[in-house]
Amino acid sequence: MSASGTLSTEITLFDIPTIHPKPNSPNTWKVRLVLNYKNLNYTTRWVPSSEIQPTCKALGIPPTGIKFGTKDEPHYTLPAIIDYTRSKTNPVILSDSTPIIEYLEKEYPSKEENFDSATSGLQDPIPLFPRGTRAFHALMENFIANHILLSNIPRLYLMGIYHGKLPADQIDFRRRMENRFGKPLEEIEARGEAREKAWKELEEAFGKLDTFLKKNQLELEDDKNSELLRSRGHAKVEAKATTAHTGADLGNSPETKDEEKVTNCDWVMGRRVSFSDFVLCGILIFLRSICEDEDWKRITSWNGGRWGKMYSACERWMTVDSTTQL
Ligand SMILES: N[C@@H](CCC(=O)N[C@@H](CS)C(=O)NCC(=O)O)C(=O)O
Repeated sequence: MSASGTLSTEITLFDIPTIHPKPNSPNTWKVRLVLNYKNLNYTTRWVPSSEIQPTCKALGIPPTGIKFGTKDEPHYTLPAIIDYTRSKTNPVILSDSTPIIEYLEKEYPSKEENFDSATSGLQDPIPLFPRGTRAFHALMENFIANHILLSNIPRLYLMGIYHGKLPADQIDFRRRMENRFGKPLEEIEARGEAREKAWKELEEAFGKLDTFLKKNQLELEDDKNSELLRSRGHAKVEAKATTAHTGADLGNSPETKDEEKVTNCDWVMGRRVSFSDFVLCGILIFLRSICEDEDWKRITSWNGGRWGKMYSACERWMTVDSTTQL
């Protein structure tokens, strides 16, 4: 481990450049957020989307599916990682965001006992898949992908995605989308009533997720009540232990930052950050990048501002490494 607390891993992350100062692919962000959260040392290799296939083929990075409209042509996507930490000559080569994160979690495990480090930011990260939650996270990921990412965002923001791409990638993107939808790129996005309907459906999908997540409130209320009892002196010893562990006392201590107060109860698993937060946050970063400011305001006004708060809470893991390979 280095003096800054970064683990001395040697990982290359393959990501897609944009014309913006930061990348915006939801899937590559998912992995980058986890690398940052785990404090792993990595460098980025920027691969324009039109060069993903030749780059992956040359490096032995496996495809993640079959190309749209073909029977068996392999589809290469990013993110991918090459982890040289254990071996320079026989590194671990992986594609597909979730298997990559599962590998990182296995190879560089986080410590269970410091379960509130995510809100204090002071100790080692907590596990991304706490015991018994793998199926829950798989379901969450499925819901988020199908109801939020893939259902309406392309109908609302195809041009936003297009305009964020490098010029060479724009040509490739236009060709693929026109081929897929059978009309000029400019005519694919929903307009007028259809656009309003797409917005409504997106809001409903976020609303449904909010309803699920509100279930956490029951537990948080219980926690608050027991904390109240403790602070009244009913369990002084326990209270001391909890504060020492968490580095914060549920937002009531004078040294707790405002951001921590906000984030304490906003994660998918309540008080602890986990895999699904990074899935969701990757999409929020994507939306923030492709949306007009007005539309971002609209999204962050939904569900009591939950999504904007989650975005802000994840900002601490949104660093893009300055040491990049081209
Ligand atoms: N299942 C993959 C999907 C990855 C994916 O679709 N990546 C997109 C960027 S977000 C990509 O590489 N697109 C380039 C292309 O389709 O050519 C994962 O979760 O990593």
